[in-house]
Amino acid sequence: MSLNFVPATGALAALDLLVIEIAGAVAHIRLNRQVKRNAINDALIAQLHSAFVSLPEAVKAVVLTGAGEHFCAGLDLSEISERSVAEGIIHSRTWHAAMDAIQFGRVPVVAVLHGAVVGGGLELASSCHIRVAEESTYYGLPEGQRGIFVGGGGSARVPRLAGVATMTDMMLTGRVLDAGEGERRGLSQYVVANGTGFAKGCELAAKIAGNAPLSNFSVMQALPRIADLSQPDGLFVESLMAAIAQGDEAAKERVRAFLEKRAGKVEKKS
Ligand code: 1HE
Repeated sequence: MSLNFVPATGALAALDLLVIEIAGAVAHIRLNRQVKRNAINDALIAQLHSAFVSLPEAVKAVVLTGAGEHFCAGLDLSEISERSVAEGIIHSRTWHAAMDAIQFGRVPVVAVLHGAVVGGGLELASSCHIRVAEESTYYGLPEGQRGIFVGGGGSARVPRLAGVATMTDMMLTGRVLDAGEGERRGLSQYVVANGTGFAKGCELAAKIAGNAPLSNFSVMQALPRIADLSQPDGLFVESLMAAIAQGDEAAKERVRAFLEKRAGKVEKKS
C-alpha cells in the first residue's frame, strides 16, 4: 500500500536524526543515521522520545523504519566507555523512558525491520506493537560479546516475545537468528520479501488507525498488563476494560453496522 506522506512540520521537523512524515492518520518515523547504521546515541534516543510524545492528535498509528541497509545497530558504542556506573543507570533509564513512550504511548506502532536488528535495535523493535521483517532481517544481542548487558528494556521485552531460553542463547553464545527463525520464535509477526516491508507496514498501520480508539487503547495498555497479572486479577481487569470499550459509541456503531449487514465478515485469507 502506498500512502500520500508529507513531511511533518513544527517540532517534529526539527528532529534531525529522524525523518517524520504523515499521511492522514498514519505517521512514518524513520531512523536517519545510516552512516552509523542507525546506532542509537544520546541524541537519537532523546529524539525518539520527543517524537513519540509529540505526535499530532490526528495520528492514530505509526510505521517505524530505519534508513539504509540496516534497521538499527543498537547502542552507539562510541559513547559507552566514558560513562560512570551512576551515569550508566541514568542512561539506561532514558532508554526505558523512550521505549515506554513507544509501547505505552498513545498509538500502536508497526516496526518494519531489515538487515541488522541488533542489541538496542532489537530492544527498540520489541517496544513496538507489531513487527514486519523483510527477508534480509537478522537478530542479534551482541551485548554478551561486548561484555555488557541489555539496558534498553530488552530483558523485560525480548523474553516476552521469544522466551528467556532464546534470549539466553543469543546473549551467551552470540547466536544470530534470521528472519524465518525470528518469526518462528515470535520476534516478528510477518516476514515479507525485501523491499516490500514498508508497504506492508503502511497497510497494517492504516487498518489499525481505522479501529475504534478504545479498542486500540485496550490492546496496547490493558493486554500486556493483564499478561503480567495473576489470572484472577487479569480477568477482573479484563471485565473492566471490556465494559469500558463496549460502552463507547464507536463500539456500539460498529456492532450495529455488523448486525445491519453494513460491515464486513471475518474472511479466510485468499
Ligand atoms: C557503530 C555501531 C554501533 C556501526 N556503535 N558505531 N551493537 C553492536 O555491537 C553492533 C555493532 N555493529 C555491527 O555489528 C555492524 O556495524 C553492523 C552489522 C550493524 C553493520 O555492518 P556494516 O558492515 O554494514 O557497517 P560497518 O562498516 O560495521 O559500520 C559503519 C559505521 O557505523 C562504522 O563507523 P565508521 O566511522 O568506521 O564508518 C561503524 O563503526 C559504525 N557503527 N554500529 C557505534 N553500534 C541500551 S543498551 C543496548 C546495548 C547494545 O545495543 S550493545 C550492541 C551494540
